[in-house]
Amino acid sequence: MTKPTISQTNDEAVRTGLSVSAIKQAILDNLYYLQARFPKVASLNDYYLALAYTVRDRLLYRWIQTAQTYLAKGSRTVCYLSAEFLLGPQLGNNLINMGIYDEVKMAVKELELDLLKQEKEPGLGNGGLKLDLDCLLEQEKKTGLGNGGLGRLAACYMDSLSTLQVPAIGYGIRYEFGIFNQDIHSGWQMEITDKWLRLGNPWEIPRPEIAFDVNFGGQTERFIDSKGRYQVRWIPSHVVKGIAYDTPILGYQVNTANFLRLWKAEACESFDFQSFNVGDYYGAVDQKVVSENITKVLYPNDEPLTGKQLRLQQQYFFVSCSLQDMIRIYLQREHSLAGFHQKYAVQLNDTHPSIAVAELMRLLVDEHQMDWEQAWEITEQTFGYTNHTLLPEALEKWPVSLFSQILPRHLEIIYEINQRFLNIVRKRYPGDENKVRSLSLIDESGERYVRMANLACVGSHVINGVAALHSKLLTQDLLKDFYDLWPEKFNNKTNGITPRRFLVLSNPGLTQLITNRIGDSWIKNLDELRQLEEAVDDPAFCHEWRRAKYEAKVSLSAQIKARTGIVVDPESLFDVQAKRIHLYKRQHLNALHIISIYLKLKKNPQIEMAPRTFIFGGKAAPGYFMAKLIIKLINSIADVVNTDPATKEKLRVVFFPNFNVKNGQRIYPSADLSEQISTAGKEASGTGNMKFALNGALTIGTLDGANVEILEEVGAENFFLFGLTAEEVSKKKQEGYSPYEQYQSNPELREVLDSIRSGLFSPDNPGLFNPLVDSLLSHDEYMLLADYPSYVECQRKVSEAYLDKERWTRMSILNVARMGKFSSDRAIREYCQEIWNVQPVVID
Ligand code: 26V
Repeated sequence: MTKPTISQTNDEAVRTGLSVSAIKQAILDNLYYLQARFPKVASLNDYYLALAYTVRDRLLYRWIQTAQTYLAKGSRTVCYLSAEFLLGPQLGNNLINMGIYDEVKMAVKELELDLLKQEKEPGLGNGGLKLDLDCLLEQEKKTGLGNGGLGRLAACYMDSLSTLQVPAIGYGIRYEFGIFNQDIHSGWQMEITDKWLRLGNPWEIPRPEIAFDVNFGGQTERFIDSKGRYQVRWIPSHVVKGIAYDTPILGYQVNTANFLRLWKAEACESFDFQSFNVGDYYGAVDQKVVSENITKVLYPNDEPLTGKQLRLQQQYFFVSCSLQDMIRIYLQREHSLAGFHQKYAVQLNDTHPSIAVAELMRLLVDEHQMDWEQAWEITEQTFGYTNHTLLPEALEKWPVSLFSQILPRHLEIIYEINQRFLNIVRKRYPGDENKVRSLSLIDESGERYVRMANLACVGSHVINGVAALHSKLLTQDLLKDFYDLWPEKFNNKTNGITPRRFLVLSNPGLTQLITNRIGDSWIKNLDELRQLEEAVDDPAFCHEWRRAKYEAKVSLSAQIKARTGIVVDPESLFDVQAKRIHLYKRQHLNALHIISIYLKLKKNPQIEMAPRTFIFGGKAAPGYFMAKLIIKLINSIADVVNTDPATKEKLRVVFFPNFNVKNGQRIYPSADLSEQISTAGKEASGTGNMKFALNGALTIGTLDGANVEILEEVGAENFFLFGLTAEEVSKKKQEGYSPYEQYQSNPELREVLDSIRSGLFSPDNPGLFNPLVDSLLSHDEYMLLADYPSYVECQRKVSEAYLDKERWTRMSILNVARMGKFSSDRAIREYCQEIWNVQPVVID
């Protein structure tokens, strides 16, 4: 038998061939041997799984080649540690990256034709099953192991690492329940558990032989070992086993398949047996349940952590498994751990994995008997830390009391790191105890806390923010004292998104148009989109562009009708805000603008305006009352304006439920206007802003996060800018900002707020939205009222621009043409060169 090769010389090999006939035969084989089904009785889900396994076989082949090459070369490897990876559906993306989308579409079509032939024959059947690739793609349960931007960024970076052929492992947690699904009942958000594993997950490979014990609780003991060395022993109160589950991540048009290794918690067998032997059978079962709880559920990342000790256990659990795994792999080739930092570049995705600093010290010092100084040198050289927020309340800190209960040995190590670190600080700033207090790893201002960001800063040799403005503000504010101490550690890495998922896969219409014009190498080198600039003067191209946008809008309109019952006009301006619901993101500023239009239209139904459809999407953290009230407000406004005969021709409001990666892929292509309206200085970067712009939406936004750089790239004439700058925001706050003055001095704004308070949108409960209105009038932390006039004025300019179809199309094309910078390939190239010092390894 000839062995199939990845260079595809053996196209007909059923397990790895890429021809239509090989794929078709493989689907049938998998249906039979894996699903135990034959075509006439198979369900759509059977076909989906058979196809997924067909693709997986082809992935595995590349993955094994990749692993063998890395092992042989001992390649330096990036380890991306992240509590979240928001992969979204895998099938479509894998087809694109493998370059077999059209072949699979064809193979599925042929299978359908075969089925139709069989239908004519008597006997059992699956009732004229409609079989096409789109239906099969719909079947997939998405992997929702993240909250939003931070987790999706990790997934985009995995795609780019593979595409750039950089050896990498993503390490994280295999949550049994990912991000909840959102339903809307009477305008309120309801959370539904995400049972994504119920029908099996064809993309993961369990690795029961790759398992590590993770200790919790108990106490520590000091002793002198046989070589006369002073040692510490940790005697835990319980031990949990972590099992590896791997998901291959294939790059675009390359043979590199890296992988994501997610850890699942299980009870430690020895522990079970111990209880069993002393007769405590139910105790042993209890223990099993407790252990497995660790990887049960994903926590919201935007809710305070009070009382969430399971979250600390999750963080330590996955970090410990990952570091133990890196050491295991390392010791397959080397004898001493002295070169650990030469083999690995480990990136901490926010502070969630920052306990890794103490854990690597523990593993090197306690488990591998390295001396402290050498272990510290290795640790510092190993880690890089990415900060993802400027909100001080979002910085993770854990009560010392909780820490000492769960991780007693780590607390000792952190104290030791702190003591040595503060010695340096005291030498540098003699007598400055304020500096010491602010830099210390322990917050001692009240109840004592371990500050995870400080631990990450001290234990890493590089610290980066995720957009130019964010990185600058980090050095001036949140991490200023660290910057003053170590300016050379700080740099910026502006976020990026993968064009494969967020344009090629999600927007085939625009992709085809672009490729017809400039060829397809832009998919790997997004800067090539610049060539589209010339096309703005080509009326035929502009016409096609409008058509592609229109078709995407028609398709979303059908989705909206199906999901909400609301009929929208695809000719209207689609004005979209889709992201987590948060006060600082100011969905309620958008709502105030809608109300202002509504009130104007009520007074004068004839006013000239571009008809608009306002579309919102986004989840609120389950415990975030104000965010949930904003969802209710949006739905209540929708109820009124969508049914009022005076306005319903010009104004529609839609809350699209359950915004996630999959729905995002439907929404981004159809947006005309992208709302990026956070208070300046609050949004670290944003990545939705990039996804919308890459799909030809124009941005209305503040000078916040990566908006600043988007504006720089696309030009001020192609961007709707409004609002205070970050500097103006903090100045205004210092001077004593009075929202009430804004309210009193602006009759239009007053009318809008009064209408909410009067119960116009909640006639059965007029006081329903008082908490929102009151907070705006009393302190307005996010400066909505200050930015309101410039926002409304800017929106007027948007309407004017949209009425001029040619002008709008030009701006839309130029936006796409100038988005090259925001590819995650660019971001990853910068990380590789400036932080990780890793080189590509070609897999042939
Ligand atoms: C956490 C918390 C915790 C306490 C209450 C308020 C709050 C608000 C936000 C967060 C999330 C912090 C981490 C995070 O998800 N950051 C996001 O990372 C994205 C990727 O870099 C970036 O585009 C977003 O701007 C940033 O919010």
